[in-house]
Amino acid sequence: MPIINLTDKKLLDLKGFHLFHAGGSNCSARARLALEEKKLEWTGHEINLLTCEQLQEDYLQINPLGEVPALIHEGKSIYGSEDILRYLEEKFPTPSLLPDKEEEIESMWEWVDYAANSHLENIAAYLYSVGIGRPCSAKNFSIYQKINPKRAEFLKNKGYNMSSKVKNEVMKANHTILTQIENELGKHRYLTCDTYTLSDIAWGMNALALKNYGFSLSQYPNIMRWINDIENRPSYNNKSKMPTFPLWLVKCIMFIKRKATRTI
Ligand SMILES: N[C@@H](CCC(=O)N[C@@H](CS)C(=O)NCC(=O)O)C(=O)O
Repeated sequence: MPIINLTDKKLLDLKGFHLFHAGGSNCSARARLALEEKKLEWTGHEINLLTCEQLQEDYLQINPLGEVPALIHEGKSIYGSEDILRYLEEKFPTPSLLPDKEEEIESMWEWVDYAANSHLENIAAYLYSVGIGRPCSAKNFSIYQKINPKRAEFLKNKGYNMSSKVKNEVMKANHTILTQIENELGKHRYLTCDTYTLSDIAWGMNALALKNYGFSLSQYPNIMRWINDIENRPSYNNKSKMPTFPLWLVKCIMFIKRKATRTI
């Protein structure tokens, strides 16, 4: 599990849970939802991804990959949404966000792992394909090359350099996984079983992010019902939810930002 023992006195002095996150980030929303489901008090520290605060020296001691989310607890930083979910479930098993049956638990972690590890290929790629990915300057690109080669490679080969063929493949890949989720939701109320688990947090936030950013889910009635169920839970509240903005506004901001930044 990616955990760092912190050494900076300022960070060591933090008491309770401190989540470094971004409002619109689906990966961050997973951590927020889990904290709320477990009814843990937490303090949020908003990292502005548009101004690239995630690449500042101070933040890199908390998450050396230059990504959100990261959770500070008891002098340690746990980073990456899957590991935050795992950490919270291990340390605070009640209320449980696991299915009852052993084989369902295994399948649940597979879903969580897939959601966290396919973020670039599924969600980020979709955002870039419709012109709302975050532009990356040449300077920030060279930082990613050093600290996070996977993201650098994505930005160079995909990102805003995606051909229409690749854009189509991204749409197809998202439809494939959504179809699989739609089928699972035809068998039980939630993704892995009939109760709400970490896999609903992980993929629910992906599906919601896609919907909020203009991906039509109208052909997926079970997913629409499921997202609605998730949004209606007390854990999806003003502190945890992903804010929504008109798509035209996000497109304008990204367009201007791209013109102003020498992007990769
Ligand atoms: N596997 C990681 C992915 C984290 C990630 O990619 N976070 C995005 C926001 S959702 C980020 O920090 N992006 C930084 C950027 O766009 O430069 C997780 O699940 O937490």
